[in-house]
Amino acid sequence: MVCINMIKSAAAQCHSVTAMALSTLHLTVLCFALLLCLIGGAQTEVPPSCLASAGVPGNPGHNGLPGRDGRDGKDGREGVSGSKGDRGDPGVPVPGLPGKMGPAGPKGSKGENGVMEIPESADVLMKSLKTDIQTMGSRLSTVEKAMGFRIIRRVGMKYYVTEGLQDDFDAGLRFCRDAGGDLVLPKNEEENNVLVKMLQVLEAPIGWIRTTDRKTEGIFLDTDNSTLSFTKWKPGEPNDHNNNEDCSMVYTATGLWNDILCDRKYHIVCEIS
Ligand code: FUC
Ligand code: CA
Ligand code: CA
Repeated sequence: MVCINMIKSAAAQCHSVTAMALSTLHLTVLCFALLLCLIGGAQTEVPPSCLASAGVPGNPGHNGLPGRDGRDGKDGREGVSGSKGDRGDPGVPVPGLPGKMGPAGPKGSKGENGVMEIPESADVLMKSLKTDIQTMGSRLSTVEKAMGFRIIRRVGMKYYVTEGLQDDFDAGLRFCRDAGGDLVLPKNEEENNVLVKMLQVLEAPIGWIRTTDRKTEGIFLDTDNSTLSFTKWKPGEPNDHNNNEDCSMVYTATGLWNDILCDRKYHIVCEIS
């Protein structure tokens, strides 16, 4: 403590030295005291004016640890805008939702007729169905009439039927009409053949066919007076044998036709259509 006070005193003295001249004795005493303090190991501060030219400066000490972060400062002014960025990659296209239905377009021109007729309305469809039902009803009626007979053969759209009965020409006409049909009259070879086969089944040598010349001698017509579209007369027939043959029959053996007496009794085959 004594040294410190002495040095402080010396320092004060040194400051004043610059302003005035000191005596040699004064300096000697002062520096002697300083030397004693250094030798004694006491902490001391050398007056700067006294050590200005004394020794080389030591290495600087290590930096101390950084202090704690201070509090946030005030917001600064808005900075200068940066440069424009690079152009981005092209996006991947994604289909959007379908839009609302647009208005109806103009009416198109009429198309060509199709192969099959398509009913345009319920009314047309109903008429078509009615026609179909009527056709089916008619067919059912025909089949039901035919089913009443012993022997039934279908030929085209007709049914040839027979009960195997024998009678004169007019009785044969009545019998068939009463059954809902008519006495048979083949209109083609196929029908003529079917008739012959049915007579064979009946073991009948002859069967009546529906044509007469009662209206005009020599002119054989259907019973409704219509002309014949198919005939199969035996050569030389019709000959009106004995000027008395106005009805007609078919020979089972040959399928050929002959005019004959109307009161003969032959097998009766009917047609239903
Ligand atoms: C032929 C036929 C007649 C009769 C007579 C017996 O003259 O033309 O129709 O069958 O034979
Ligand atoms: Ca005749
Ligand atoms: Ca004859």
